[in-house]
Amino acid sequence: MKTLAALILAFCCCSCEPQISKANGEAYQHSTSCDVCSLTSIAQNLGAMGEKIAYMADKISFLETKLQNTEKEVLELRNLTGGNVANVLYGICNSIPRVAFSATLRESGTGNIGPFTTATPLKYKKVFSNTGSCYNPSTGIFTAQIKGMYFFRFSMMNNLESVPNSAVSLVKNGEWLSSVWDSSGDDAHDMGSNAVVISLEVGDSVYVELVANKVVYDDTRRYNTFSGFLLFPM
Ligand SMILES: [Ca+2]
Repeated sequence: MKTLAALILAFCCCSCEPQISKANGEAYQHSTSCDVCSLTSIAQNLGAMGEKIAYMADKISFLETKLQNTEKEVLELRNLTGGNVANVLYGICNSIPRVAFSATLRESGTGNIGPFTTATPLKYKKVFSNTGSCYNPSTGIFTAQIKGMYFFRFSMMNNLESVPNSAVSLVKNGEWLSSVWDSSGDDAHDMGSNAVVISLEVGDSVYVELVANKVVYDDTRRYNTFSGFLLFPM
């Protein structure tokens, strides 16, 4: 008898099927041990949701504090700038050093420059721009006044059908960085260019050197240019 009761109890506890019977011709559902299981599950879910809500409440409180601090900072910034943030941004931009130049060989005239018996810095006399005044058109030499990363580009033209050839090199502190070469001959009116990105210390010099016994051609259309600018200070 005891064994039968235990089997019935085990069945009631383990079964998840609702117990349905008929009374007065209508179906109704008995309360079973599954209802207890469901209530336990709901309670567990409610507990988990409570933890999540508590976490969200902490998070919202943190964000509210952060927003209040940001609003306070914005107010202080407005007080400092008289409400004009653009003025501050303009001031920041103006505090960044600006260096940029571009020049070409001839202010007027036409024809070859060179040859010279020794390598000679080319003097790009017609200056398009020279912000920062680091380029000297009387020597052709750019001298860095700000330590930083720089971009330089130069171009060269050969207009000959006979020797000598054209060859120029970009030079930093007396050392070659890059070069352009063109052979004279049937294919006259040739051009070439080259460019570098390099770091410079204050006082470093950069210029374009005409190789010994070579020439370059230019006129008022300006085929030969030397340009550079500061990418960013370092
Ligand atoms: Ca050529």
